[in-house]
Amino acid sequence: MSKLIYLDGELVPEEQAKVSVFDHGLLYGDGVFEGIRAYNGRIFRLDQHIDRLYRSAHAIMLNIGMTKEEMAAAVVKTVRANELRDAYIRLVVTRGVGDLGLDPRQCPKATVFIIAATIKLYPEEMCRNGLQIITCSTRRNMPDAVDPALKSLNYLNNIMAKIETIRANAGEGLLLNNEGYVTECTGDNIFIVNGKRLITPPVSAGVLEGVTRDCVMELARVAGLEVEEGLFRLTAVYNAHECFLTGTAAEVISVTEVDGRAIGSGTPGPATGMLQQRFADYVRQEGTPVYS
Ligand code: PXG
Repeated sequence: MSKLIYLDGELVPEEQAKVSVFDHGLLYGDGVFEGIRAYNGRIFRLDQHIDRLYRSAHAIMLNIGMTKEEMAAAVVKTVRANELRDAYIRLVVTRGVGDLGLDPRQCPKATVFIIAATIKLYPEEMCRNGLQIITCSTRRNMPDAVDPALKSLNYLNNIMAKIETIRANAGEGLLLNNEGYVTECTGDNIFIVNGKRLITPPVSAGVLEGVTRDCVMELARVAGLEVEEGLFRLTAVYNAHECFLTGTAAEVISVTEVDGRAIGSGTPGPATGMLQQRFADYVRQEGTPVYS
């Protein structure tokens, strides 16, 4: 069945959902985006995703031309039009159509599109047994150049790391910053666990402030774990009791091996399992209803 795509205020069949070759999102990666999930007819943390989208847009001086409320309504409308209950939603705002120069003033109006599709999940076996990941030689973008906290259409840094990950036949690729501190994976945040203590790199290390990361930190605190944002190096990962990743696609997924080193027992640990369960329960209850 052909999908209905939201494009600049209208729902159009996917065959007609086309953007110009002069769109600066394509010519320069000049734009911002979000990846959002819906579970059981509810959009997970929609407001948080929209807030992050508008923060990213503000930082690059991109006027979206819609209020946050209008954007939220457009997302709901797109999911509903496609009759989805479980969905992966891609929300993209580009600088819009301009000429061949960089000058964003030549782009009078942002392009906004929303795709509601289904998500490609990690294979069941990886969810159960955990991921084997590698550290990539590609370093995370420096926050004082292109800040990873900005979810921009410039994802080449992540793509380069993804290519290394694929070539190594690994489940994910971990990126360090220029000082050698652990940042995040190509599409997921990272946590290490020692006893009752969870540690994840701070946003200032050069990471995206993940919506799943935030949620898992809340759930962990409720469960009586200590949660800290702090810098750490690879040695701390290799010697952690447990390690896991969080992300819209991955949810909470265990990491059982990093660069050939077994993490803890080399099998998914108890804190990770507990948080996986709490997250799964939580997403089914919480969220903006699509059908009411
Ligand atoms: N870091 C980076 C670089 C990301 O791209 C995350 C962390 C996790 O953030 P959220 O807000 O999702 O918890 C992301 C998000 C995919 C896919 O298909 C990847 C993401 C989101 C949705 C789908 O690989 N990455």
